[in-house]
Amino acid sequence: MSPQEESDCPRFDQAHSFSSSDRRISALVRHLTVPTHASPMDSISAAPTSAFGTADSVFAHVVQAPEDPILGVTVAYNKDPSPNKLNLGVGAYRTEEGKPLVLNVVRRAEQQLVNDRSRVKEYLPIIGLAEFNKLSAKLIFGAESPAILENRVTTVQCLSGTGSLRVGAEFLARHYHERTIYIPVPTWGNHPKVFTLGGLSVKTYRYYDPATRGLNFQGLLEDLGSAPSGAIVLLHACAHNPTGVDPTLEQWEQIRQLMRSKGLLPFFDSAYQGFASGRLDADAQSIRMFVADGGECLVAQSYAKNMGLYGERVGAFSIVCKSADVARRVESQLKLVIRPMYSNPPIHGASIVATILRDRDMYNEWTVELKAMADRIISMRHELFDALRARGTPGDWSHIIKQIGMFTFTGLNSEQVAFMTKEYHIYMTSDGRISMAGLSSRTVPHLADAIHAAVTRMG
Ligand code: PGU
Repeated sequence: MSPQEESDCPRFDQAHSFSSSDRRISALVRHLTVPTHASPMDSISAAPTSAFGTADSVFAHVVQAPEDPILGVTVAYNKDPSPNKLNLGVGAYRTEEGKPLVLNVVRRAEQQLVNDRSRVKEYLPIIGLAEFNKLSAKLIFGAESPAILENRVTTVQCLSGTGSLRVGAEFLARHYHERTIYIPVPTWGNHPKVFTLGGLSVKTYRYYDPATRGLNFQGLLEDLGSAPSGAIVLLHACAHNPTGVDPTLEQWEQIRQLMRSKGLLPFFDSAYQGFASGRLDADAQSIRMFVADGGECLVAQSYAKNMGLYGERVGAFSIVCKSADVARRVESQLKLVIRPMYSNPPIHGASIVATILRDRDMYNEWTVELKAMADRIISMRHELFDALRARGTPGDWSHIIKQIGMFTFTGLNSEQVAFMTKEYHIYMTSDGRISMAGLSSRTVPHLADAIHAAVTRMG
């Protein structure tokens, strides 16, 4: 590889290798570099003569890939015939009856859309539905945000949170001088893959302290303090996944001061606005602190959880810039990232969101339904905590009620998780994360029995 190719190739920090992505990238680099070394004759003589007319597939060398660490949990769950099985893997809201929930306000918006015969299925612009983008920016930055009023924000509709992160990564890889992004340990398992394949180099900062089951604030400040000036920092806006541990507002303020003093670039992942506290504005506080200081930042927004639009893939990616002029040029370049990736985003989910956000009555109905989801999750925390206490399960389980958002990071190890899956048909990620939204009053005793058995027998 030439030095140029090498510098174009995304890398992981050596200390934290993510081998499957690494392999995929080196395969990609090999693939891309072959034509420069091979003459047309080489490719003819190198063609396998037995490629046609034999039983061998040209893909015979392809190895079986492992299941995704999160979505693969659902694959395993679906195969289990047990009537008592419980899926606490994926972060997806379930009702008290254990069923997926379509919000009433979403049903209403969809009905309205279907009834409107003037609606057509034309392509959206490359950056999506203009009204959706405007309303999404207002939702996350606040209606009175000076950055919006001064037209310093560019917002583009993307494919949910994941697509927003990916578009952001590719934009940064092309247009930002520092290609290193720092992500917390631990973090959502897809982050390192999205950023690496988006062209960034991933490093980590300390975040969670297993001993206290809380924030390793000192470690976080030290690691960000020694990051190179200009480095990108991925921050979970609220309801950190998987730990459920968020900085306090005072700690956010210290993080902000440190990052601004070092010129570190904040990239917020907001996948749970409204799910942490049940209040949309409160859950956007961290982001708004960074916007209020006049500095620049990036935000990936998802409507998967807070509007229950998981499979509709609705999200928005925003960049807050210093001036309207820069924001305009940035937007023109975002279009060049998106166009060859998927051309333009789908219309239906964004229309649902715009219908709800533009209408005061529907917006209010949404906030009530959102609060009900957040409250049910919080009550599940209390029920599980009480059930473990009632069983006298060894250990301090107060983190279950202290942690925030959709997940509890239980502290159970992978052997204990495997035991609970085998003996109790309870499915969760191997890091001991459980989706509290998948629990109900009916299933809490089963989970508490399983945790009790895992801790006492596999302790
Ligand atoms: N960012 C964070 C922090 C997330 O937790 C998730 C979803 C996303 C982004 C992406 O969400 P979108 O659906 O693309 O909007 N995490 C869930 C859902 C399953 C998954 O891994 O995609 C989870 O269970 O962790």
